[in-house]
Amino acid sequence: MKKLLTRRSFIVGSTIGAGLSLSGCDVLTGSDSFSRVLKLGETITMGAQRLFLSDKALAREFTEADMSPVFKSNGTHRPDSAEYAALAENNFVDWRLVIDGLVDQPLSLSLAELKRLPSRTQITRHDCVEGWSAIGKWTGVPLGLLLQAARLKPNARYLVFHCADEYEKTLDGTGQYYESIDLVDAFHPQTILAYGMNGTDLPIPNGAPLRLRVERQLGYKHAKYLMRIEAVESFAAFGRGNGGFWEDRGYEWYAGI
Ligand SMILES: Nc1nc2c(c(=O)[nH]1)N[C@H]1C(S)=C(S)[C@@H](COP(=O)(O)O)O[C@H]1N2
Ligand SMILES: [Mo]
Repeated sequence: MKKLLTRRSFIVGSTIGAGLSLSGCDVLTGSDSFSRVLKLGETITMGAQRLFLSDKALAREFTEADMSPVFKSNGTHRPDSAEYAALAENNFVDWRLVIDGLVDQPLSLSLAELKRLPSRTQITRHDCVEGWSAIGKWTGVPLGLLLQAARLKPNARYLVFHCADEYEKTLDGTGQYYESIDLVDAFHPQTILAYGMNGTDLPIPNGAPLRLRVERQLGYKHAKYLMRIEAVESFAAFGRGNGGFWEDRGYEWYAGI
């Protein structure tokens, strides 16, 4: 077992260890998804976060004064499925984020539950390959926290983000927007699932009710309209196999800024 340790299992194992050692042994025994995550959230410590913090690896953060007066919407502005329309109509009360795939504890979380978990707010610059940038303020749940609660299986290597929208269906009929990141980015301290933007609820044009912020990568990685996060060993079976909607159309999978 020891000789199979990878950087990923080191990160995951160390974090869970840090949480457990400070809080006793019943951290993961809640009766539903939310109480499990909440209990784990309470155990997040500076020590656990320090483990991941390295100045060099952080994307630059800005001040309120730097925020763009307008943050445009790009790609899909509103998913056009009947399912999404019904969810939006009811203020996303019936929406759930599902986290499943290669996890020991699949989760299903409402927006209200996500909002009660520990959050992070960050003012960052979004860079789109189409040649525009904007600085916005994002508030959301650190993705790493949810992954700790879901408990990744040892063979999990990537996360696939399933979105509600189909963006420009192409001739073969595929247009479902999806994205993927590896576990180093997944556990990065600035990688959050944002439900808030510029001090209000995330607007529909910018991805309501929840979008990914993965600040060291380009705009198209920041999947909007999240429905489901699936832990996988390989993303070859999704879309055309390149790890994302735009990757399937020629863009890089690792879109570092
Ligand atoms: N689900 C979904 N996510 C998406 C897109 C999209 O069309 N659908 N467009 C991407 C691109 S190319 C960019 S630049 C950003 C735009 O985010 P914004 O609408 O908040 O400006 O979202 C990204 N995430
Ligand atoms: Mo973009």
